[in-house]
Amino acid sequence: MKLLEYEQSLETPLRQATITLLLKDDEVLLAMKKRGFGAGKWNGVGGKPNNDEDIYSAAIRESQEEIGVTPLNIKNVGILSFYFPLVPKEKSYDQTVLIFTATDWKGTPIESDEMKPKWFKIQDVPYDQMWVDDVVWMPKVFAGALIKGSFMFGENDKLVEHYINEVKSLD
Ligand code: 6OG
Repeated sequence: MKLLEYEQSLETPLRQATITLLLKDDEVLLAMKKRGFGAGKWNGVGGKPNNDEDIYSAAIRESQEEIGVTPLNIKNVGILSFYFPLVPKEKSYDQTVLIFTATDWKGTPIESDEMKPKWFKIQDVPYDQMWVDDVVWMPKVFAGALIKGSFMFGENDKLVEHYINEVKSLD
């Protein structure tokens, strides 16, 4: 099925999740996911909101839980939807992820049982050990763009189709 067709066939909004990237000079903090969805990959920190928790609070809480850091000025810089049409719906792989950046935070990143944080130079981000979508959108975020896009995955989490747009505002 084509991406646009799949997107239009969805009847309810997707479950939301967050990714937060801490930025310092020419470096980004990524963290190795140790368990669950995306285990073995470097990613920003994040996860899903609890019950009626708003998405900003969820981004801050996930950062506290996963790396012991409280971001102080998170900014929403992207809205990305990820689709896995081959995976049964009840597994909830399909999700809309709000991307946040932060340049100020309280605390020093520490390893938790979920993630192991590490600073990378922007030019050394290990895209070959990350979700395949990351090399498409993350450089745009590093360049300061606001982005909206969708990615559709096939067998073995291969990227089969995507679109991504730089936008003036995320509203
Ligand atoms: P938990 O299920 O662990 O939250 N996430 C993705 N991140 C990237 N870079 N690419 C994807 O393409 C992703 N799909 C989900 C959002 C899952 C975490 O994984 C992120 C959350 O931070 C498929 O609570």
